[in-house]
Amino acid sequence: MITRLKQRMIEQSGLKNIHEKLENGARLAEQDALRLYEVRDLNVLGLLANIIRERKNGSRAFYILNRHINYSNICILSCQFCSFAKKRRDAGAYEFTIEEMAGKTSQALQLGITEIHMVGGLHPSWKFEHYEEMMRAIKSIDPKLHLKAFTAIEILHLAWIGKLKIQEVLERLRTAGLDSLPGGGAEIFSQRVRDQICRGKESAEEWLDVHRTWHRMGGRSTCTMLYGHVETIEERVDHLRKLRVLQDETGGFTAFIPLPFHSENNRLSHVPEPTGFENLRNLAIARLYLDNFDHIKCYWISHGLKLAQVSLSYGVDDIDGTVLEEKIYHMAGATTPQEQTAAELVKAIRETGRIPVQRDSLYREIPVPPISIPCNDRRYNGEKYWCGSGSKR
Ligand code: V47
Repeated sequence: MITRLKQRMIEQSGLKNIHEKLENGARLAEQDALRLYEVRDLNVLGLLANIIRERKNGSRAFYILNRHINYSNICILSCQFCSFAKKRRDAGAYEFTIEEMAGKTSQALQLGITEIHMVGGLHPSWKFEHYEEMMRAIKSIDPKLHLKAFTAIEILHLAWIGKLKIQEVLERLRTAGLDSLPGGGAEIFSQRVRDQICRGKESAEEWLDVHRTWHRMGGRSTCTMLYGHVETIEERVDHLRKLRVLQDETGGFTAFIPLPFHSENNRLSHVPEPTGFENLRNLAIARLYLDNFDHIKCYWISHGLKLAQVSLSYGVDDIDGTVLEEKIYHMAGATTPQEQTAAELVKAIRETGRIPVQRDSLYREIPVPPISIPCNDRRYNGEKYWCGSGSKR
């Protein structure tokens, strides 16, 4: 039940029909999503998104202890939006050795991470076997560590260099230690937009087909949308629709992660970046339209931790994790830190009144002993702040 004041806000925004659909558990149509993008009252969008967020996840807000490894930025593609990719002889080009990747993994394990998120450029000379070796080396350090690796375009690249079918690539990688696929590389599915921001990259159908194949093999993955550049609102809704259709078919996506465009050091630098308003409404509309997704993630690296906190009232139930080392957004001008401690994530969540839940890669709760966080915030009056399982003692 919502209060009369909220009811009035919804009616004044002309969203009574959409609210009724949501209350009845009915699915929003593309026209509804387009209508939501016309609304200027962000609070109404938040109010509606919050109904669904709480229906699906209560007051819980998830985070994970993870480490990113961007194994190399050397890439045969030249996506216009990308600030990360370099050619082999460019200043700033790098590739990690397998020993370096193993070293980063071992160090991060000391901090309690449960997941490695590993993606990189399409390397011009590494052989298929090198990728298998990378996986085996990391997995051998701790077989329980969840390896989330390789976006769909990397999988297609591996199929090409290994002269293998997509399913064969995924099977071989799974044998070498692959546990799930990350959601990167989806960009915007419209071919018109792809021709402008990532000409030569895989098509929407190819991206979806990699994930479909993996889901049919019993695997899980995430999905993204890189927005706020040259796409139209219709193209955003079309992107969401394609993800929802695949999710209806396979149920294999764990979460959706909208990624706001960052404009520094790339060939789209003249395009203004999306604003805080844009980011919040986009998260809220995703929550409302993607009724078959359990989780909407606000990746704090790309949105900032402060906006990620606010987003917990705008449909979001996950703020990602510790990350530890991030290159893709920082090369594109992100001013966020490179990492967060678990304590900082927990504190950020608790301040919003949500219950912090440490999760594994498949959103199962990891029970953690309460950790004490010295709290400098005057409102807590010097009280010791206990985090982890969500209790304050
Ligand atoms: O694939 C690259 C995007 C992605 C820029 O699956 C950019 O849980 C904005 O996919 N501005 C990498 N976006 C990050 C990613 C991700 C992050 C966190 C969690 C998960 C997950 C996935 O970032 C790339 C590309 O789509 N990207 N450059 C840019 N200038």
